[in-house]
Amino acid sequence: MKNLLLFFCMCLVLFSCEEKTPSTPKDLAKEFLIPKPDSLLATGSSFRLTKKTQIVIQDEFLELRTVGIFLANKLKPATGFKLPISLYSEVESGNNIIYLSSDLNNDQLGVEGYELIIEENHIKLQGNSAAGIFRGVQTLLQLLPETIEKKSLQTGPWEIASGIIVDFPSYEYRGAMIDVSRHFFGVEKVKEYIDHLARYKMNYLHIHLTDDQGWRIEIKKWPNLTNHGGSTQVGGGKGGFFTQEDYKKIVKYAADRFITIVPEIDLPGHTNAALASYAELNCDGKAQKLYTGMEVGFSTLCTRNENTYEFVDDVIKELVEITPGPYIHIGGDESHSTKQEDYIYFVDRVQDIVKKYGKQMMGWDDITEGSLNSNSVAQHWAKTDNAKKAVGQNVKIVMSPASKAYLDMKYDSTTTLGLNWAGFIEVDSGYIWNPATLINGVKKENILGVECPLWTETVTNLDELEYLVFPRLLGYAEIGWTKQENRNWEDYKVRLGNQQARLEALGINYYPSKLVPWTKPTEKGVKLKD
Ligand code: NGO
Repeated sequence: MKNLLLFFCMCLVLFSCEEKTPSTPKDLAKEFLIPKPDSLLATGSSFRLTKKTQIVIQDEFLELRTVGIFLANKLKPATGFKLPISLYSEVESGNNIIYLSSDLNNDQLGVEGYELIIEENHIKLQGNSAAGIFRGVQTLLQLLPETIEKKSLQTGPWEIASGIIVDFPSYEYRGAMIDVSRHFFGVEKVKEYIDHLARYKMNYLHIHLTDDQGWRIEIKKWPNLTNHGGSTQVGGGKGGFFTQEDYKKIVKYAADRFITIVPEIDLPGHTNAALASYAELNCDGKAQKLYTGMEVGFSTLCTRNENTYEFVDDVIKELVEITPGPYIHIGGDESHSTKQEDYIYFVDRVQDIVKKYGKQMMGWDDITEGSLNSNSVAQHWAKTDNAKKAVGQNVKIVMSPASKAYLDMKYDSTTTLGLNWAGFIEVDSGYIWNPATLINGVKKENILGVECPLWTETVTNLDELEYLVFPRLLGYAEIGWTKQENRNWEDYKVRLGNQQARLEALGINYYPSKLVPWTKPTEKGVKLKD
């Protein structure tokens, strides 16, 4: 009898923990989301995620199911819940459900916007496309306790403040770049980088695949590019490269997170690795030596030699075959050893090759010297005049001003990693600028979006990479997503400070800037680099 009573009591405790304890009311207005949503209304209660929660998709759209699976997989390690994914037609009651629907037909939201309605009994996440739902899922994850990011079982409870969020991006292109040429980063590391971008609703990853120090993408017709040209890196390490199969894996991993890969083959300068791999690409027919230093501007393809265009055509053809996204980036920066008329001739011809293979050419702002098609894209990094020339040619601009958006610039004079040729970029300075007013004559309608490039001359491993990328990446994500009227540093720095526990739960090696009111002591979990 005593045992039975004990058993009964235990059941009661278990049952009440799981199902009956009312959720603690939470205030959605006090959540510290990054990027900040377009609009938010708090309704003062909470939804509690339990092992009985179901993820319900409104119909059998493959893409939506993929998002549902993504969400279930994300929630599983920390909660231990194996949430089922069901179809709307299969479920009976509307309770304890996270409902995903991608056919809202709401023009204001565009492709990537979403509407998130959180009530005590259920959550409704709706958008016009699976991409919008995916962005909304990131908001949902940020509304859960930061321990949701842990890979091991955590205690919970898993409560989400109730309310309504209506949210959509300010810019169509919200990207980051990784230079895998100066130091090679393999598939798994690039995937981790993609996870970071996905978490903050970014949608493009530009991969700088070739430079003087290394050619990192297999081109089947020109195998020596990687066999020889990929065999070293800055400082003389062993380098490496992506096979086309590796690259396809990256493209797929990114696509599952609604991120598009923009591959860059830097031409006609920054080509020493290619010039070392094939003697015939050099004007004098002699192969260069491999290069492991950090200088720029000394190499050039032989722009008046027809072989060069056969080479470029082969490279772009193979790259296009494995790149579903719309852009092929042809570099074009700092071709200081190419004569200006040869440079212009080269850019115009390469633009035709990219067009012939059905893609849009993207290039650093130097390409505005050429006669650009209006669907080519110029990436502003250095010269404001070049950005103005892009506007003059009706060409859209991706804003990556080096003095504001380069992730490889040092934070301040004490930072040991990174470069400082464009100045120091503290966390506030990286955040406080408006792409649409930075350059006279370049307005919002001229701008496709924002990208923060990470050049890796000084970056040799993931710890170092994270130190330069975090926390600045979050600021660039917000500049791209959140409308200007909703952005200000005083408000942002508090939200950033509150992301600290999450960065630590993710094991990220971030720079603990003194300008940010961090909510936890910095010693915890942070390996300071300098
Ligand atoms: C420049 C240069 C790169 C360097 C980088 C370092 C551009 C577009 N070209 O940016 O080769 O790696 O600075 O910050």
